[in-house]
Amino acid sequence: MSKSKRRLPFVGLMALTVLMGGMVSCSKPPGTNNPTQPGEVTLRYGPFNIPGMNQPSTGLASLMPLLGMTPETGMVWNQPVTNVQKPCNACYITGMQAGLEYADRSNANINTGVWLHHMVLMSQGAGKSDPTCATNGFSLPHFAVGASGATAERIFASGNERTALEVPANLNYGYPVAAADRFHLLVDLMNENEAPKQVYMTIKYKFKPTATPGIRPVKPLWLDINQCGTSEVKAKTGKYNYKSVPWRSTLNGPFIGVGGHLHDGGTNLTVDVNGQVVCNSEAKYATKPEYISGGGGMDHGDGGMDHGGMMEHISEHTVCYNIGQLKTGDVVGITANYDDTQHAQMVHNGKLHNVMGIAIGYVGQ
Ligand SMILES: [Cu+2]
Repeated sequence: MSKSKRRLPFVGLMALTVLMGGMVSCSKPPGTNNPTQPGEVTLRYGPFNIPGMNQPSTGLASLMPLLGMTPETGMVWNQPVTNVQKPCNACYITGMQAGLEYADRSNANINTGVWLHHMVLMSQGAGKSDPTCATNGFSLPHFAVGASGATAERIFASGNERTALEVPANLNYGYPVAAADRFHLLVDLMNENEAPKQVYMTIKYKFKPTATPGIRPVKPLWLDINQCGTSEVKAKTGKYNYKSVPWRSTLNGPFIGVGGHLHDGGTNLTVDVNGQVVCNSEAKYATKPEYISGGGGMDHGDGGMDHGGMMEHISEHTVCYNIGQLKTGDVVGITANYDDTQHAQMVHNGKLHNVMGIAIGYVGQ
């Protein structure tokens, strides 16, 4: 897709500005204060009410036509939630993992017809600037939370596979959080039940104190086949791939880790630096029972899928660690590989669901 085609039209900007008046904003407790010991905390965000599968989507769904997309039902589509609770006011985050649960804290997943379709966590504050969208002029995810690529950075994302990203134990790095930084979320949820569902999104954070001797900050790096846009592209059939626009690195430091995100039908996502593949993040299917749909856990028995029957979904994505050194000027790209002869793609409301190809990595500073 060309860059200009991805740019939000003026009308879209107007509509978005109006919508943002109705944006969810949490009045939140101040979070754990300055921790003095390494720790772990799971924060709960929400609740989010996902419409039933035949009811109009909420969130920013009314923008979909302006973005050239067909509106879908049964989704909380990219709901911005600004100024959410942080795991600590001054610390280094060393691990993150997203989840989805019902009010009673039981797991909300595909086997009950509910998806953490994706979530994006951003940080806004002094020195925050998104390496791959800062100079883009317009970046949809940043704009949606009232920021820009030059004032906020995407620090974490997850799909329903809920991959944990963690600094390896032998490395003394973390993502710095300052008291004045503000965290924002984009939350995208899907419901395959007739009835609406209420859920909470969770993030389990691991952190270290700011005063940890010798600790160094990481910069998050977001690579995407539809960078600074919706991250979505149209699904094709058969064996196909999508590549990102190559990005010339502005970062210089150890490439600590990177993990991929694909939709069903995806086989693997590769990250390349100067034409050499440095990571192959593989999608694994149905390695846990809650990643099989059509088993009867939904309120109309057949799994709510248009195609009926059992279907296996991505339940894990491998993560690469200790990738080597990333240098200023290196050319970095990703390739998202799909093959629907190996794994079925999602059909939602009778049409192929859009696909994604995202990799989020961390570079030591
Ligand atoms: Cu996705």
